[in-house]
Amino acid sequence: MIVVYPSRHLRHHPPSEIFNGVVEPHAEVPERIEHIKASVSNIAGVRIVLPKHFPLSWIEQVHDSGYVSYLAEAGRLSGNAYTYPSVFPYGSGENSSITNEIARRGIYGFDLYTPVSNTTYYVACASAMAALTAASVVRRGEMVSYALCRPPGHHAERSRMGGYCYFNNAAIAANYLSRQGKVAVFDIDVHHGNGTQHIFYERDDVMVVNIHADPTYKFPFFSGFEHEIGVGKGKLFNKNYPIPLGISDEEYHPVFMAAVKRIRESAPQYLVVSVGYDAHVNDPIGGLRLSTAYYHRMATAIASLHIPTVLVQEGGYNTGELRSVAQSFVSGFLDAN
Ligand code: SP5
Ligand code: ZN
Repeated sequence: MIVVYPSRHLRHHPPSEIFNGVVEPHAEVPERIEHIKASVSNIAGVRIVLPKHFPLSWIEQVHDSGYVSYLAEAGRLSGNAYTYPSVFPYGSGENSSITNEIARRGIYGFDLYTPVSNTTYYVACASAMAALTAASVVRRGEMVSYALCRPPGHHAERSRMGGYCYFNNAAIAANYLSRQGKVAVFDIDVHHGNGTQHIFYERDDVMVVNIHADPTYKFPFFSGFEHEIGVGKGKLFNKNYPIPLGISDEEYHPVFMAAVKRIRESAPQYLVVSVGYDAHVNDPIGGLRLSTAYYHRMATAIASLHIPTVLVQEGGYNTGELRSVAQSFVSGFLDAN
């Protein structure tokens, strides 16, 4: 299995996130990907590579060009500091053009978890390039490859950052593969992939299947409900499986297998999996109770579909558990192949 590691992620380290007005340490830390990389690199059959460069048009097919240039420009104006929506650290006058530039974050972002500094655009590009590299490996004929994307992507909409996400790496990979044939995205991060749903909501060439903690109680709160099924051509090409908080492997499994069945029946030529490890029992923010061994079982079921598959890293926040959970998932995939 080729595993793509975007080393530039080390330059991304937001110090804090703001939740209900309270400033907390940021959960999306560099150690996450370092631990995952260290553990999967010990598995026989895994080869770690760096991302290749792809044209920026692959990002701009999925994201609004105003949003993309805003991310670069707001970062430049922010300097080393991480700035938040509608925070005014540069210049005091409301008419200052710099102030106004940064204030536009209220348009281009939907939460206070996702700050921007002068490295953000570059690390987000590298993360997207990792997803494209993994997708190109599968397009060339490999059955599976794994992009260790950081920052993650599935909450990023066409023109809004949020949920620690800037560019939607999984959507960029899925759109790239959709030029070759039908694609399905399977999102098993504990949070609803609102960005991926949003990007493909009116398309019938990329089906999006999402299993996640009930958004009534968990981020992103505003989407991920069962009645969201797509619109226009995209109607019935979006499927959400919200699940109650606190459920264990055995309660989760029938829902998971229903989602797998849905993917099999749609017979895609390629599969993109948004892999989050935050449904694990010891995740600090997820709220579900999946075991480490269950990640092996999920991977085996996905690999048994025999669809060429790009794995794209999303969340997973217990840095002490990520080594063993990633090892369980990746070896599940390799054991089945
Ligand atoms: C990619 C991804 O998994 N993004 C998830 C964003 C969810 N952020 C929710 C943050 C809630 C933080 N507060 C937790 C309180 C524990 N002290
Ligand atoms: Zn998540």
